[in-house]
Amino acid sequence: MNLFNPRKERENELKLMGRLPPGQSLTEKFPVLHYGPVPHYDMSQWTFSIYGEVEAPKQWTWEEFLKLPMREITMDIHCVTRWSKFDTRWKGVWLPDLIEQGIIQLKPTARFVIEHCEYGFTTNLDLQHFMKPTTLLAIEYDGKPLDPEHGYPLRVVVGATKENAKDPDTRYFWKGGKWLRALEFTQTDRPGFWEQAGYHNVARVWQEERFEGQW
Ligand SMILES: Nc1nc2c(c(=O)[nH]1)N[C@H]1C(S)=C(S)[C@@H](COP(=O)(O)O)O[C@H]1N2
Ligand SMILES: [Mo]
Repeated sequence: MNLFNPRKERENELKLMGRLPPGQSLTEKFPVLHYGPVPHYDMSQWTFSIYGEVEAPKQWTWEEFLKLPMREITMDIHCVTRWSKFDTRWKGVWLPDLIEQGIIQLKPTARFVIEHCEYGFTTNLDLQHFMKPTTLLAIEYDGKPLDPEHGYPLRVVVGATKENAKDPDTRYFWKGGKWLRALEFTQTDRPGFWEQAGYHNVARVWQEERFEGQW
């Protein structure tokens, strides 16, 4: 006998809509995944920096960061451990806004972005992906500041909009570093923490680029 299972029903709906990537299943929770401890901050000491292939390196305090232009975006997010979460609402800074408003200026040699997080954790994305409307430096989830275990005060989020759910360039959620402290722009790519541990360097969800090498 098949008892009514609202999660399974919703998952089927999403699959029919073409929003559930291969090998993924719907979660209504928000799982926590990371290596190492959750940092705790004295926000008067916190800074965020941008350096590397930029015309001038920049640093912001938390107070200054909050004055940067912010936008809201609702996205589907897909974890390599096979859960997907739909219609998640984020608020934060979008890199192209900083460029357009002259707050930062990239050198034409900038091609990759290294996210530097607390305790030396890094992850890497190509600049093109970082400039997509689905890559955000998020300070809020669902109308509230991030939970400490989800990256408070600042994390990168990557995903797909509902309208463009099947974008073949959608990346797995680990490309979103929690406890972000700096962005480094580089000429050449540099695999990050999970990428060096065998996760796929590009990590496109619809192609199931989960692992490479010795897996
Ligand atoms: N700083 C840091 N960020 C990280 C990680 C980590 O180990 N350290 N893990 C990544 C992985 S593997 C995933 S799946 C997502 C999980 O985000 P969540 O805990 O908010 O669900 O964070 C990513 N960001
Ligand atoms: Mo992950």
